[in-house]
Amino acid sequence: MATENVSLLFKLYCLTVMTLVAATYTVALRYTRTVLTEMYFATTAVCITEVIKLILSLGMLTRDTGSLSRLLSTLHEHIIRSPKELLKLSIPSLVYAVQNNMAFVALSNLDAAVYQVTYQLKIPSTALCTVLMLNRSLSKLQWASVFMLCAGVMLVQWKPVEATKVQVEQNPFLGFVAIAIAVLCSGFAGVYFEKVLKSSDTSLWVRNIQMYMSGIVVTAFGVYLSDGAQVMEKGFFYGYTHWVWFVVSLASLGGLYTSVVVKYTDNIMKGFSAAAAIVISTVASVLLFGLQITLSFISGSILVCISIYYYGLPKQSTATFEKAATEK
Ligand code: NCC
Repeated sequence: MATENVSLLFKLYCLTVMTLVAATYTVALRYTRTVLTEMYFATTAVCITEVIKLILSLGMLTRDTGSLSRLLSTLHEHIIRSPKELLKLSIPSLVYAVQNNMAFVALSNLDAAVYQVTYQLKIPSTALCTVLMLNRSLSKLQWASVFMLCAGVMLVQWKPVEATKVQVEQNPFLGFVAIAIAVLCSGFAGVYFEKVLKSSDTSLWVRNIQMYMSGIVVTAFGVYLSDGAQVMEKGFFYGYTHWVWFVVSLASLGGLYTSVVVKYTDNIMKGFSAAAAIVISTVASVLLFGLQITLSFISGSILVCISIYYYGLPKQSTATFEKAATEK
């Protein structure tokens, strides 16, 4: 397997963009689902995001291959002549399609802050999938760190629920069910994609193209199943305001940055680094803009730091630590 070395600065840059985009995405998506306008079809937004990601990935592959003829031969080899690979990537694309639709269901029914806190359960779900699907093992201390991280990020993002009344009908139970499904999908699809990506030399952009191609088919089927008749009547882009396009752009950008982050780190590290990015960016806002710091933020940040420290300890020293603890 080819290992490309990129600088730490580049990894930090990708992580920071990914985390900032994710935070903005959640709030903007929630806004578009609660304003009183002609409501757009969420399924079309998920579908059009796949189309944009496919176009951007084709652009990146063109840049990497350097010429149109090399691009065409790469596409011929990996798309036309590799139906098995396409089928392989259709699994995470299906699971991500469910996950991305669930985000819309959840944010149509729950506050963005509640969503962000609860969605952190994806950290243990990702760790479990990593252990089961990649045959990687985690020491007991690392498992404890994973749960500590989850609790830490939840505390960091904790906000007292504001008594803002939205004028759209909401079903919080449905929102929580959607989050539970999204959490499981995120863990499974993330680790599956990582496994496929890292088990061969095929480039990230080719893998993305393979996944987004089936993503378009699957999400278009989703449009047909849930909003087919209405879309035929009102149009695919019915209700698309500037804000909806903003959400679609963030979803596309966020997805591509996520894929780069997974390429250079892994899904568990993505969770740890995103947590660190949230803590650091909040501390920066405190220093720069005088943002008020809360007790839950301080305790959450401490948990995040401890969990990063213990997760990162080399296996041997954690084994010694655990042995000493059990001998006591
Ligand atoms: O949940 P999460 O990511 O793991 O979801 C991954 C998102 O990235 C897209 N993806 C993944 C791999 C790949 N090769 N290409 C992709 O486009 C998937 O389609 C899926 O949308 C996170 O770690 O918290 C993160 O969260 C999402 C998002 O906030 C949540 O899913 C909540 O809806 C972020 N996405 C965006 O900000 C748009 C992601 O960057 C980080």
